[in-house]
Amino acid sequence: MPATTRRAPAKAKAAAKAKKPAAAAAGRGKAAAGKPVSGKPVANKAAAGKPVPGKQVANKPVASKPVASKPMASKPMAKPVPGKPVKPDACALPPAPQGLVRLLEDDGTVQKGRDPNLPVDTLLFLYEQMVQVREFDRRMLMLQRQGRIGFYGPILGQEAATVGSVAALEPRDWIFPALREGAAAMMRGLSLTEAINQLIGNGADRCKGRQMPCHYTFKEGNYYGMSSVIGTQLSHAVGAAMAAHIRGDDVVVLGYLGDGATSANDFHCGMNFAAVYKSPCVLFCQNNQWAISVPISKQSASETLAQKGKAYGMPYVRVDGNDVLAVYSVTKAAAERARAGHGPTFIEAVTYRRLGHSSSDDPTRYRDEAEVKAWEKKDPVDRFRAYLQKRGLWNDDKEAAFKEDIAQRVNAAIAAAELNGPPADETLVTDVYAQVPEPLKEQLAEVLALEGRGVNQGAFPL
Ligand SMILES: Cc1ncc(C[n+]2csc(CCOP(=O)(O)OP(=O)(O)O)c2C)c(N)n1
Ligand SMILES: [Mg+2]
Repeated sequence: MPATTRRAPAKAKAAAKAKKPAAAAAGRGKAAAGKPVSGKPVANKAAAGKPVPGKQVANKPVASKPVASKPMASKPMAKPVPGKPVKPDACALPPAPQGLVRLLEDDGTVQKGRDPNLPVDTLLFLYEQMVQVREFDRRMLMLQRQGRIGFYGPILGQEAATVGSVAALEPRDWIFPALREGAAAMMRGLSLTEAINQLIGNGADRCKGRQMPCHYTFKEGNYYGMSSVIGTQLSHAVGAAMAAHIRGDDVVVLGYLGDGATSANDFHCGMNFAAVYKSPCVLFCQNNQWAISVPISKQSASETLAQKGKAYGMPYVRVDGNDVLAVYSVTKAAAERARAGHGPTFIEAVTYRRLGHSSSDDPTRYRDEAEVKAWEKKDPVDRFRAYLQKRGLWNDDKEAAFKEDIAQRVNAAIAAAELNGPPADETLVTDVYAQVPEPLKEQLAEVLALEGRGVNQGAFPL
């Protein structure tokens, strides 16, 4: 957690609270003024058929109206005593697991009486971030195909789920990403150049080229480094939120996972700890229908992923992950709930991974292209742009100028990142050992000698 908030006296804390990082100023602070929409799902008639035991039922998104939010009782969270669970609060679990919270129709029409009326700068910030990550993705895949980066994991189709949920947090809140939330780091201020440095693994990369591409770290933006090991970040997220609470930090943690991660041990461990200890966190599952080549129908026999929250005793919400307003609203409500001391919420965002799992994958080998085409029609960026246009906040001229601007930003970032050379050989052992072992010192000296740099230039400790 940021040192500024650690055990600070009340006055200093209030001052720190008022001070927001510049990177966050573009909408998130003001977004708090927007009317949050309850994450309470309603019954989904179309999905109400009882599942036949042993028969897999596909999780199909079905439109249904969200229920208006109830004011949340704000009571201080009980101090958790290790080993002693905190008493459950009065927050009732939502009754029906199948409902899908949705505010925007596919054509961008907002459901009657359901516009959360977010401030204009928040709406434009959401759109800008969605378009920017889409362009970034497109260009990074091209760089990978040209051999300029080694690997890339695209998020095409999932922009609303990531951008909408991150934007619903306060800047002091922490993010524990899964595989496809790199945009979250950029929303918190990681520059495009820094992101590309990481993808290249060059000398300016914070990870010094030791991590796989897309594994950004950004501590200043309260963004935890992503782990490839599926699900492990959940127990970390839940534990970090508990630690923040014990220290008295006013911090909520947003922990992400994919549908595939719901089969991982850490998911169950994290969910259980979160609910029992009322960890102030939001666990956000991007159900993009696929875990590499495994479809959701083979991943889980549950009718929905959202309902898994019920088993652990925490509120759960199923939201249309391609509807940025709905994602923002349910995440905002869940974060406020956690902040008020009522514990975690489990969110399932129903979305779709339109490209391969990564640049190494060929999805045409295992899935029907008709499915991809059907999801293209539910595009989250097009849907939100149509909403903005209907509200008179956007038009074709703005779109053209904006796209040009973003393309230039990405171009400039690529050019700047490619100027950086590779990490120095010394970084093979930097930060790894307090005392570098003799055999490694010898090996490094050999490498440096090969470069003609002499055996003594790599001074230890590095
Ligand atoms: C513990 C573990 N098991 C298996 C893998 C291999 N693996 C990498 S990504 C992935 C699928 C993840 O699917 P999901 O959680 O749905 O996330 P998505 O890729 O769809 O965003 C798997 C199985 C891994 N990285 N870690
Ligand atoms: Mg998945």
